[in-house]
Amino acid sequence: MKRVAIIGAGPSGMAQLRAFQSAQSKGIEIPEMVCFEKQADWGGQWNYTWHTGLDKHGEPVHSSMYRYLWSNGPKECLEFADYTFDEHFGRPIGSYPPRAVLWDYIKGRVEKADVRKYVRFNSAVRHVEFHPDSKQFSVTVHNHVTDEVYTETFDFVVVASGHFSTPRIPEYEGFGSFGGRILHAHDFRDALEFKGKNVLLVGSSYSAEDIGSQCYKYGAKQIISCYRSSPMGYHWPENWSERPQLLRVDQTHAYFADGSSAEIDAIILCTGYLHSFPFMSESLRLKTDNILYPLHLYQGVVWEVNPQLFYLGMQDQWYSFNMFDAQAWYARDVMLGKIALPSFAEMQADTQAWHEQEKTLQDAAAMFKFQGDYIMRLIDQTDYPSFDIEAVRLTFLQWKKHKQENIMAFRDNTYCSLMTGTMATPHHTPWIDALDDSLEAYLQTEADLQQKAG
Ligand code: FAD
Ligand code: NA7
Repeated sequence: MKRVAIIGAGPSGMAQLRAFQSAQSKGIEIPEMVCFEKQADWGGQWNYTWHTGLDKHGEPVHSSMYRYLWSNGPKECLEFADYTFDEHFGRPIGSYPPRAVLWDYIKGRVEKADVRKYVRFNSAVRHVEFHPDSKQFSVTVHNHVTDEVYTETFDFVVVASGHFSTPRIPEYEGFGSFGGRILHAHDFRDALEFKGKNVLLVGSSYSAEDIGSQCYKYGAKQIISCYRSSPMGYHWPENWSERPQLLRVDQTHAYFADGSSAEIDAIILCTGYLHSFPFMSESLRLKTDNILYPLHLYQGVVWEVNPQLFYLGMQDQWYSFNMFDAQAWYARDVMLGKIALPSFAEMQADTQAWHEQEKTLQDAAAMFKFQGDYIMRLIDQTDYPSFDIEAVRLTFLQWKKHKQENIMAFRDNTYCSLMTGTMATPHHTPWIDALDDSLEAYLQTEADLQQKAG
């Protein structure tokens, strides 16, 4: 029997487990699966931890998620085609659930599929190497429960270890002597820490937008965000200003490219993440920036020089959970021999063409279409349930419009499920006033609230 090692039990690794289990439930023989997860539970980024730096085993803390994180896009755009929100929650909910609610949802599908038994938790993959003679991989793993390091042999390896975990940390003049705290978004946990403070955010993408919004919501005195290339450009609240490139800081102030300066108490580097795979031997290691179509991965998934190796979820992500599914189902069918791959040269040329096309994309709308087309290309080749990707694209466009209208209220909008046709219900409390992000608080109904009130 063939063996497959899946590295990571986040949404991508969980998708791979579910993809194989789905084939098995249809009577197809599948390889023996072993999923290695260095944390004690599954869910990847969605498995919140208060830890920063190193965990209790001395492993780098994986998750960059923070308290009070709510979905940054409509849940309708990430819904699984084979396990809907309706099926999980049994009633309509809002469109931008908090982290704990989405974690519950992704767990629901794999609990139903009964695939937890394939995961070895507290197991950090240390090294992966390919042996051309045997055409197999050796995978070396540190079991933190027994404190043993061991090596096993596999025919396939699926790298699903995520790429929003290793912070990209720039250095600016004066950082060494700044009088306040400097941290990367990866280590941000609780916005209340910055209540009453003047906070500087470096960067102009998702993390800057959302961490700034958290700080605003939980009472920061002033927020300044600064950009290297272009501003986020939303209509910010009065105490939030957007400035061009940071030039330097001294003990108390930051200085910007437009000649302005400001007194600041803390600096949060929202400067993105590095694709980091220290456990992969050099010839197997993916090197890419955070883009929609990295080189070296045929159909965004297959390691071209060695198609026994797969990477999931390595793209920049407009789409997330359902994209990981499309990839996992595709990777599964390559491993099962149901999909035949073209020659190395053909794979390379195909990837290059998509990679070049990405460079022509002018705006977010074009990027939604590009990533949507990519996902549909995968889905058309497998038995993953197809869905109306054009409708998802339209939902993304509405989302963008709602953010432009009011960046502090876009999460109060609702959208229609593209899988079931169910309309989301408005959440009981506007996002800006909803300070408790727990699953229990979120799932309270109007009746619960009335009962509580009186
Ligand atoms: P991850 O979720 O990163 O999971 C990777 C897993 O691999 C982890 O469990 C990790 O412990 C494990 N692992 C890593 N290295 C090893 C090793 N050597 N050995 C064993 N196990 C290992 N997406 C959305 O759709 N909506 C959002 O609102 C959203 N918000 C986000 C907010 C933040 C702050 C961040 C960082 C990301 C956000 N994302 C969001 C994107 C998020 O990355 C994806 O939703 C999803 O978690 C990616 O899944 P993954 O399985 O590819 O990677
Ligand atoms: P992103 O989306 O990769 O964005 C990184 C941002 O950091 C982007 O605005 C970059 O500016 C900026 N950046 C990078 N290096 C620097 C330096 N040296 N100086 C100033 N600014 C810099 O990462 P995020 O963390 O925002 O989002 C990642 C995921 O987390 C995302 O999928 C969310 O779901 C949550 P640029 O535009 O390149 O000039």
